[in-house]
Amino acid sequence: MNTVFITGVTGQVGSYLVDLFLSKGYMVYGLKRRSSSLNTERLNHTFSNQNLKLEYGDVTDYSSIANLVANIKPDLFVNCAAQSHVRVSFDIPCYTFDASGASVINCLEAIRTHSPSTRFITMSSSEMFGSTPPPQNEQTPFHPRSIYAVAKLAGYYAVINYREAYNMHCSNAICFNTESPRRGETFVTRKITRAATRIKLGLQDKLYLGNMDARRDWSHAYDTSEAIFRIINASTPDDYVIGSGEMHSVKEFAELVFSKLGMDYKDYIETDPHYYRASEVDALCSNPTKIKTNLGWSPKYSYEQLVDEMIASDMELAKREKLIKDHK
Ligand code: G4F
Repeated sequence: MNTVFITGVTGQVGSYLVDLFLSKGYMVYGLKRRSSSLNTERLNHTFSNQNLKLEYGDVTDYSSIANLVANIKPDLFVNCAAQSHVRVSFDIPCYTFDASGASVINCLEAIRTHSPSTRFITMSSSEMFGSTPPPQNEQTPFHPRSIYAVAKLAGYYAVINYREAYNMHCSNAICFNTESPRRGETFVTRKITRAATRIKLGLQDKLYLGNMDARRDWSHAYDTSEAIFRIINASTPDDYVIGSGEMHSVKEFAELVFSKLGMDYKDYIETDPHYYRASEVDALCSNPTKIKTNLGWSPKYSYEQLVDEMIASDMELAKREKLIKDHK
């Protein structure tokens, strides 16, 4: 049986990867951090699967990664672990650098030392392009605008170095923004769908956002996971941009979500400087030609389908909340 080890398994993309690898017949080992509160909600639907095993550890702790790699010797290692919130990286830069950048070296070194034939892929980020204007592809120069992006760039170059120095099968998945009903509620798309559905049911009055002029390339986490699967299973390791090739502003996203719910976003959204970043990334839009051509990947979800699925899921959540509130 093929084995895969996934870090960040309790996160959005990690959980979609669990679904994907289980459906392909893999034995899936997932790394989870010890937490006093429950952090495995995104895996609830698959928790009892005998082919899923969660292990405690932390990518910032080399010993835990090295021990697990030495014991499991997985065929594949997918690194999704990170401090993934860009704005928060301005508050906790040193931790972000450890968790999102230096940690990649922990993973690579663990593989080189204990299981050199394990294939590796890390979730790299379009944030690395920063202020370089779109469209962005594998040749686009980097100009990071946060320590999060600086950390991702360090991880990106570490992967290339281990490929060149040790001939290891390691790749970068340069992911543009990735969304779904399982997206964390403090990222802008989910914050909007969650708030709009709650406002619709009278559970909330206002939504406070930061820079609504920022533009992003939003893909479904299902499609991102499919792309990662193809890259790590390709015969040659390489670096690939993953995105939809379509760009929308935060304002456009909010306008669409509120209008689908029969509301005008202008009546409910206010700006709050708290959500602004010390240095912003204005526009990200992928040119995913390389992965389409080399690996035959193309996204299943359109932008509108992604929005519809997120609204439908958050509406169910809001309805449950309302039911509880009305019965108190
Ligand atoms: O949803 P966001 O927080 O995502 P961001 O910063 O683009 O980063 C995400 O995508 C990266 C890939 O490009 C990943 F590497 C990273 O881990 C993460 O998944 O913000 C998107 C945009 C930003 O320009 C932000 O300034 O939305 C703007 N925004 C406006 N109001 C807001 C808000 N962002 C958040 N989180 N909250 C707001 O209230």
